[in-house]
Amino acid sequence: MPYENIIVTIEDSIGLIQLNRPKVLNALNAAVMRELGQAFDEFEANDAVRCIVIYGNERAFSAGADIDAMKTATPVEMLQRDWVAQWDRPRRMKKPVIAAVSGYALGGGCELAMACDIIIASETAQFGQPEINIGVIPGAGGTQRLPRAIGKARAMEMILTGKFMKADEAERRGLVARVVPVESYLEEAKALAREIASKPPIAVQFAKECVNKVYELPLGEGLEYERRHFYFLFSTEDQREGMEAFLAKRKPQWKGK
Ligand code: DAK
Repeated sequence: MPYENIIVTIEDSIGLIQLNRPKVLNALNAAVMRELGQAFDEFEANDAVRCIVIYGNERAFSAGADIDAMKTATPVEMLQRDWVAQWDRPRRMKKPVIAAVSGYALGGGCELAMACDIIIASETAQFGQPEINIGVIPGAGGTQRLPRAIGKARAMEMILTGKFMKADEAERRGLVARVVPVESYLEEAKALAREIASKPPIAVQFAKECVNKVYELPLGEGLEYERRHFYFLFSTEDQREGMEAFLAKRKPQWKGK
């Protein structure tokens, strides 16, 4: 499938998506979001792909929705674009999605990174929801995901002032899993993806689903949800293989069944 705004490749079992509008700091317009959706569909359907990494370039993961493309939009046009579903796509993927963030992750760019399962940040990463400065508010999850990630007080401050948060603070507050040197941020994200890709796929899928439920369910229901998935794994060949391999002191051979 030809892509014009993103670069899509597969390396070993890792699906790679690079946002590729460097002149506008990878601003996200309808075409980018459509192509992103297609790439996610492609990777979800490809059994050879076990984990996905999405990234931009050193200067910017993404500076947000394309302001030029949005400035004259009507409410009905915004509604018809159905953008929210597209931003939520990484969360809805069965396979884990890692955002490798260097430079700016702002507005819709920050929201896209937060919709991924793990963020690996370079030392130069900066996160922000600066929509207030252009007369709007976050519209693709920022007011909901940022407070859940870093707490209400700091999220409120960021959203009301539009000020950015640097990588080291983002790590301290739990927005990102790890901060690494800018020279190696992509390699680190790929290495993490390879490690996840080496685990039993059904268990990986269930673990992702269960952790994401923490944002949606009360504790009792979340615990039940987890338990049902745990029991279900005892119907997989990989559960038997994992436990037998452990006891036989050998490496397990996962089948994804
Ligand atoms: N859109 C369009 N162009 C952008 C852009 C953006 N978001 N960000 C940067 N650019 C362009 C600049 O216009 C400039 O273009 P030229 O002048 O070279 O033609 C080029 O990228 C380089 O940017 P700068 O010259 O400004 O570079 P600086 O290093 O001086 O500044 C900056 C970098 C990131 C601080 C600055 O560019 C900036 O403040 N950018 C805007 C950041 C921003 O406000 N982002 C939030 C946008 S609103 C929704 C889904 C999503 C959204 C809403 C709803 N639904 C599902 C309903 C999302 C909304 C947003 O993200």
